Amino acid sequence: MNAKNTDFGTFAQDVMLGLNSTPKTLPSKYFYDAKGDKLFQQIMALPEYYLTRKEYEVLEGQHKQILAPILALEKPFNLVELGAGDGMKTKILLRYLAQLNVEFTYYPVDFSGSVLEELEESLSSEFPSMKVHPIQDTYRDSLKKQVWEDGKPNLILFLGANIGNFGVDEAKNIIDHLRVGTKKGDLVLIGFDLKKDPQIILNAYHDEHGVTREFNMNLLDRINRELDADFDRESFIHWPTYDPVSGECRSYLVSQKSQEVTIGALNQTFEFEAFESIFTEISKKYSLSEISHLASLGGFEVKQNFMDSEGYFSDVLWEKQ
Ligand code: AVJ
Repeated sequence: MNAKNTDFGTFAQDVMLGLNSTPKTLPSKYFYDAKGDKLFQQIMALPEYYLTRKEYEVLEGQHKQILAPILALEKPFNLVELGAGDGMKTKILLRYLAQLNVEFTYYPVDFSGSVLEELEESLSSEFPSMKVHPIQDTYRDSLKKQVWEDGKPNLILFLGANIGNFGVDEAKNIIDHLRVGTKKGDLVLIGFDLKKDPQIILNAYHDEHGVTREFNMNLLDRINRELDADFDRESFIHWPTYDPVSGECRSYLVSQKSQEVTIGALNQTFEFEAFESIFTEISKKYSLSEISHLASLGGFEVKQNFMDSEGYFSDVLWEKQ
């Protein structure tokens, strides 16, 4: 991971800010170093983690309908993807577009440089003639810069329920960036995990093999490795919660005892009371009406909600008015 913003400076700063706050918190974007990327791949294959499978089902079954509006324009277009990751799901769309032989440029945006390099490599072997323009940046900064904007219609993908990692206000702020970063007629496809049986949601973040626990703990390991700290990972409990009203699934690391942790790079020792927690991640679940509300805040009209057969997940297609 060599993204500018994960260089020593900002990671250290964010850790310092988070652990000096009350209650303590750490930003979930730091889950994704090389080890975290691998753990997330394992999470996606877990029986409890339905999100990825459900979104696959949507894209595999309905990619023709999803792409119909952009194809109906019969013009070259830009396919922008915020948080491209390994591109596995996007390739369902890319294969169909390649087969139709339509003209477009793919702009994968990701925070992780190593992820982008791997993606570029796998795309050039499967689609040697595809125009690919990787952008290493955050969602918001890329939407501010819009390096893809050349007057052609844009289809902006924001898949994988990544928007769930933002609380309500931050999600609204992302939507506002989408509002500013798109022009009339541009299309946006966003993946939302939907509210459902709370037990099913909780299980997805509390798998029986403890992979999600490892994923959460990797934050502490990473602080130990990169910032010369002495977190004793075994003294923390992985504790996910789900609130059916707000739709917020939150993950915590709970200190089982009173202890001190020293972070060498910060020259600071942090005190943990017994059972004090660190809030590490939010994965918000949405209702369809909340989603429509977000669309209107961004100046978008909902064209269609593409859902899986059980109604667990929705990729929603919006058009800028
Ligand atoms: C990649 C943000 C969609 O919130 O479900 C998986 C990350 N965290 N298990 C999610 C995650 C714990 C995931 N997203």
